Amino acid sequence: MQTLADTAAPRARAEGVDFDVVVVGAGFAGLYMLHRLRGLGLSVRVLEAASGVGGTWYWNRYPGARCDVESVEYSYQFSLELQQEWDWSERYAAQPELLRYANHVADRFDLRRDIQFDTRVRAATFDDTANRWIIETENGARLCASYCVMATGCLSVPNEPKFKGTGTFAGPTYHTGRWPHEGVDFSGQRVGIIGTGSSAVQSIPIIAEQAAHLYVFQRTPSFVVPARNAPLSQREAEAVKAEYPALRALAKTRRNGLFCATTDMSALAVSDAERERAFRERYDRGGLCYTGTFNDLLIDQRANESAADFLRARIREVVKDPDVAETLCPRTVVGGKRLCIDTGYYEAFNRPNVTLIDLNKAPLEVITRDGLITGGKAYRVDTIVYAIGFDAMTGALTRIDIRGKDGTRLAEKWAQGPRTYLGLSVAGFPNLFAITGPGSPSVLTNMLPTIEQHVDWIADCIDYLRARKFRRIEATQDAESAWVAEVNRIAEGTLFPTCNSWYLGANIPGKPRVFMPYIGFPPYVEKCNDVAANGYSGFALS
Ligand code: N01
Repeated sequence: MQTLADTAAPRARAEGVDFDVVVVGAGFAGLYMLHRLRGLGLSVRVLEAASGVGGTWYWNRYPGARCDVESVEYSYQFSLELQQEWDWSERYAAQPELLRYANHVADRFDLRRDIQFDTRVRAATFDDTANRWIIETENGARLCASYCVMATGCLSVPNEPKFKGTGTFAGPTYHTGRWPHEGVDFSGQRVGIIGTGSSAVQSIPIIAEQAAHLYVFQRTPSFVVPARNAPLSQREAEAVKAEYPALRALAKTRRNGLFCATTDMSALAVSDAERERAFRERYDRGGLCYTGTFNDLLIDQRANESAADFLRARIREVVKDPDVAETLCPRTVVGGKRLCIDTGYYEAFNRPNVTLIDLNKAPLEVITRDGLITGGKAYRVDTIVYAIGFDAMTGALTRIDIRGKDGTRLAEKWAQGPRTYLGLSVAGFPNLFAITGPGSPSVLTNMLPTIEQHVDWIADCIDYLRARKFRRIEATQDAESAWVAEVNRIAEGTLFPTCNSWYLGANIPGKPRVFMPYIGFPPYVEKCNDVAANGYSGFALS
């Protein structure tokens, strides 16, 4: 019996759809991967489901969408010219500016001619005899490649609403992760928003300004720190540009890859007044730096509680209704879920047209034609916004029918949680690479440098294989098992696993509870470099 693998490779060659590398995704990872591979003289085709580049910033167009990493850091560093010529207008770039940047990069490096838009990948199958991947798209096309690189993103598959009665609602519904390009005008409408993570924290103040009434349905309150966003002055931008090499090098020494350092002080080793002063200083500065105020905030429960107390006190200062303030006070671990960065979030709850509903006290029972019923009370709304997040880290990979050397499906292999070597490679799936895959620091860091580190590692690896006439690379089972154990060992020494976060898959019913990212950028980079320097130890090459 002929298999797909038997027939597809020769046909692909004949049809001109045979490449050295197929890259899936044209977000920041896919764009730079294409640039690097082209530089090696390889034939590359990028397949992208959207009609344009930008990935996350193409899809997430909800009101207030903005990066939580400062714009001067959330940018490529592979091209010194690009780094110098691009001007950011604000401390934190908003979605339209980030999308402009992605488009600028695509144009500047002439990337579009190798990107096929409006093309969603359905399946990828490894041909064990020919050492080639056969990639099938949803519109029925087939491509072949020696290597397949998944640049599919960590937060790209929306968590679909599965509430009882979801489909019966008569009005429009929107998911923050798939926002309409033409925008939404909420003027005069009664709006219900479900979720209070980063996307909701950013969009609530803006929707509240427009809507006749906004009902916020909260299951778990988030820890929120002010962004303190502001226009970026020319003087500030020039100061960073003058110091870029040093700042970028310094960021590589940080656990989270950010410019801002974690201090080497324990929160428990200082006086109450000193602790308060330190939290205040970081809070006033704004942004993700808050969790770096002390070095034990994510290790020691008591230290973390002091950081939580400080933030809860700020909520009580801003929110006028004491009951609403208490409902907004998180009882979890600061930083256990990604910190949210806001502009006017708590202030929105002082508006007469905003109502907070605590789903812990009044669970969401059903969505009806006219609205939502929680705890026996009906809320009539015209529009529902689902700000319920993503099937993070694994969703974008497992929804593609990826089959390895013996026909094993990746989704089956990962049924009990993702297993990778370095987050880059999976045993049984030769010549397949994932950029910022589970088991790598990715979402716990500034994504752009992390993406660049992975892209450079993969490009160097492919170059090494070709120079030595190897046709195949595959992570060994032993190396993979040891790496999975290492990822877990490090996570267990922290407070991260105590939170029901998407880092653990806890937001998706039925998803195995496994801590997915690797904690610590510098030791991770060192490990990747050692593996490469030792002729790709932990991999079988043939
Ligand atoms: O998603 P989330 P997000 N019933 O998963 C709730 C990045 N990002 O899109 O916590 C009721 O954080 C859920 O409640 P709970 C950033 O890394 C960055 O906001 O599961 N509620 C939660 O409140 C971020 O972490 C930026 O109990 C339900 C919310 O929906 C990540 O993307 C901006 C529910 C989902 O929050 C995801 O953020 C935006 C249910 N069945 C996003 N299911 C910036 O750069 C879920 N929820 C600033």
